[in-house]
Amino acid sequence: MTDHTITVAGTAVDTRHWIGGERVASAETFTDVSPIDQSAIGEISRGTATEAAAAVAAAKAAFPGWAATTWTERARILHAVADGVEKRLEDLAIVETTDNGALLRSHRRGVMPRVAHNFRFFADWLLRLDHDDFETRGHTNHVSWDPAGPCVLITPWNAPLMLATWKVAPALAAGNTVILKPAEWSPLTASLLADIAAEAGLPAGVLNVVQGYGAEVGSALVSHPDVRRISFTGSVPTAKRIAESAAANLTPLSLELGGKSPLLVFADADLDLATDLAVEQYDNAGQVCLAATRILVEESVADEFTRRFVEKAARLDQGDPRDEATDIGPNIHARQLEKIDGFVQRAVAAGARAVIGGHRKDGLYYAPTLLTDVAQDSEIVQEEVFGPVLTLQTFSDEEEAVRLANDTRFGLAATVATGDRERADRVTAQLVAGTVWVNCFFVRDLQAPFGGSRHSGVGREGGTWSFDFYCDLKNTVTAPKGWKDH
Ligand code: TXE
Repeated sequence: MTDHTITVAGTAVDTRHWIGGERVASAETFTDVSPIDQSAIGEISRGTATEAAAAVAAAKAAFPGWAATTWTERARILHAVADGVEKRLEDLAIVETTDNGALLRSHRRGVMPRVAHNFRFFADWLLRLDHDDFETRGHTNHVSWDPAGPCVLITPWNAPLMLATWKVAPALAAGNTVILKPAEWSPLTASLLADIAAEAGLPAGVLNVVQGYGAEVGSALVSHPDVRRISFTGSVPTAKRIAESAAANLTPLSLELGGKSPLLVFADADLDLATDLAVEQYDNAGQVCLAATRILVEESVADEFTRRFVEKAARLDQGDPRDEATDIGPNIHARQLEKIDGFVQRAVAAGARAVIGGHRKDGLYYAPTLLTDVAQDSEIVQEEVFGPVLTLQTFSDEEEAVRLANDTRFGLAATVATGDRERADRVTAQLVAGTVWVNCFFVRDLQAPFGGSRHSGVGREGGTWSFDFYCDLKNTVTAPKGWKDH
């Protein structure tokens, strides 16, 4: 075992970059900390513009070879990556939980199987890609999906491997090479993915992983002129910075940003279901871009809704995310906890009432919080908190419900609880959101478009939308005449 390998809950993780099929160390490192107990996990290579340039060069060099592989061959390797993920599922689950504090039981049963599925889905997608040729005055139109080139993928810490592979799998399937830059607060599973991909036979340079801070190695990657696509999931301010860099080179980009999604509860809804949906918003300690953090309840049922919600929230078990019984783990980092508490304390100072929570607990744990008496134009209603903090407002009719629901700068998701089908149709048609759930939450098929309107993002991920983003679509028009043998 070298200096560059750390052991995380029994699993060896290389702390260096993975560039051109080799492990590369930086002179400087940064400390990776576990949110479970704020203990240091290890020192990770801290990339600079030098490693960014080396990774782009490796991706550029590997591109012609990978782009020339057949779809069948690419699909075979992507399935082998999925096999590797499944084989190492337990390692990935425990390393991810140690690194980002999300529940081990979710990583084991939900997240990591879906990581494998991300690769299988896009491998199979390739094999059914087809577009019939069509004619224009006797000329044949043939559409082809050409790979674009090196793609830079910048990902966040709230669901590290899940969100990274949403991008890595379609980018590789389309025949591109990749430079993945995971978040500095959760760098470990990206390193394991590099090992798994190499074992699966992915050629050197096709997948590169660079570690480090966004402002250092991240900004160098997104401003590199040889990069053909940038896909980013993260915050709005960082997205704007990345978009400026992309604009300088006209690099196409996809942005999946935050939200302030509403849960609309009508008086005709099944209140048991509606309160279940509301309590579910504390999942991952509220660090979910899709979370319906604004609960909007019809006045006539608000008291009963609140009573049942409080009863259910009190039963949530908060603690070590490695315990099977835990429902809510810690938040990711001391800085994130400061931010969450700042939002809550400013809201309370402005007149909000904490029905439950409203305070920190030990370590990086924040008490599940529900705030009422909040104004529509207040910070707590308008800004993404990214912690276990929900607001509750009431409405008197459908029109007011829709108006409140749409009145933020975001448009990622919305959830509607109602027992009336016609109302569901009327309301969903008026909501500004990339995903609307009716009497359910978080049901997600990789075939569906995923993304947001307004400040929640640019573009969509999933199925054909991801795949097309990573391709240069080409239409070849061939005339019926002009052939030598005619
Ligand atoms: O995000 P950043 P942060 C929201 C959420 C959270 C807030 C801040 O509200 O509280 O964002 O989180 C890289 N060039 N979401 O500060 O900065 C960075 O290294 C290139 C919502 O962690 O956006 C990391 O890999 N890259 C969200 C990634 O960007 C740069 C998930 C995300 O970090 C960069 C996460 C730069 N100049 C946070 N600066 C969601 N949509 O789910 C940073 N990065």
